[in-house]
Amino acid sequence: MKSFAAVALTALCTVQNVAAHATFQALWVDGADFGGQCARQPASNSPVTNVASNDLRCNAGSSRPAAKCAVKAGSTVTVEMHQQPNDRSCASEAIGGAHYGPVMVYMSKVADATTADGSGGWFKIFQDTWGKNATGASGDDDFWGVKDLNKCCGKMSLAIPADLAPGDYLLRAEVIALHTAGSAGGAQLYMTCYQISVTGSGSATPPTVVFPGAYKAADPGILVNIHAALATYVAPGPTVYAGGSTKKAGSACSGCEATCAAGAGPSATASTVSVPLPTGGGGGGTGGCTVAKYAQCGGNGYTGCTTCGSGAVCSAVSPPYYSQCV
Ligand SMILES: *[C@@H]1O[C@H](CO)[C@@H](O)[C@H](O)[C@H]1NC(C)=O
Ligand SMILES: [Cu+2]
Repeated sequence: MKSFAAVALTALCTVQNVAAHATFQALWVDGADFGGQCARQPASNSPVTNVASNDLRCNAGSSRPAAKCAVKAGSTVTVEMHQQPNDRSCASEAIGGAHYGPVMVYMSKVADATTADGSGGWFKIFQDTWGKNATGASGDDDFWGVKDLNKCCGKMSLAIPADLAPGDYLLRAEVIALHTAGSAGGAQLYMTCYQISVTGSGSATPPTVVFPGAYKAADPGILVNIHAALATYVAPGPTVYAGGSTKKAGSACSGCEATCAAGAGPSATASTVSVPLPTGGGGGGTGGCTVAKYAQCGGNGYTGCTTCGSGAVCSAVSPPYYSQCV
């Protein structure tokens, strides 16, 4: 018979997340903080280590929120990673424990971002991988996307290709931590899919790869000992789409100053903005969103978030046209 203490401990272990491990959990669009409203939050901050698993698409047990974040093609998005859910402070590293490796971002065009399973084609739109440290002794001393991410309080900014066809996409942000990648199956892959709706007048449909399939356990960017000196590092997966971008490892916050001054990023209560849903959307209130005090939360034609932040209630100030959080 299981004692109460054993049951309680088991329950605790499943909810308590491992220190150092991390999840991408928030999304900014052109400097507007959407928080976790359109992020498929993974069930835990543990990595995926089997590159042949379907979990490689959007992580294990991830949620599917009702909301999508609207993004204009060509605009800048910022993906944000932290060790613990909803801890957006800059006090601890975004991903700790010398979990060095590349940061990469993919997209997949889907019929509906809230229901897509990620089995369709993916194209890479961004990477920040590796750079040689001339005075360093090993790969640990080198420049890595993860070091840039950590300098930016967990944030990495990148452009959504301007030429993309409009429609729903999954946006997949990924860190591959290589500290134990010297043996097969040792690389730790951390990914989150964000549900976005891209607007614009482009028509490009880039060539794609699939997950699983795009990575092999023996890829030189996945099976690699970074505690030895590295002459080069070959990031796994396809090359970055021509309309995408790369960031030079070692450039730290360059390109994301607006959202990631180290040590001065958003607090745990960073405000979120409402999500414009696609036509026919029924309000973003189920997406884990929050409306700031005095902002709109309802009224005729309003399709945004309807949940007020703590301490405030949604009140009809000018019925039926306008409700706000008071
Ligand atoms: C580069 O190597 C030197 C010497 O080991 C080290 O002090 C420095 O921190 C390294 N730079 C990075 C970005 O790790
Ligand atoms: Cu780890």
